[in-house]
Amino acid sequence: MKLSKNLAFPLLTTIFAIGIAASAGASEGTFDELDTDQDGVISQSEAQAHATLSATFAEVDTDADGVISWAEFSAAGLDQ
Ligand SMILES: [Ca+2]
Ligand SMILES: [Ca+2]
Repeated sequence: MKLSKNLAFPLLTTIFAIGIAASAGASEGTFDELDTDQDGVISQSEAQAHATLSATFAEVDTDADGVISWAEFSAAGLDQ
């Protein structure tokens, strides 16, 4: 019983997190959340909070200026 309790909590947490991600999806909310210093772009360190973006940073940064603009974020489909 102790084992199932330990398994149930992370599972519920994951489901809850997915629910939040789904409700926050397709909006600039995600971009704004990642832009923690609110300078209007996502730096490489800010991108670490986003698994897909951190893994594809160089591809998403199409103008290669080292930061992700909202246009680049959106063009990569990360606002979906
Ligand atoms: Ca920023
Ligand atoms: Ca850029």
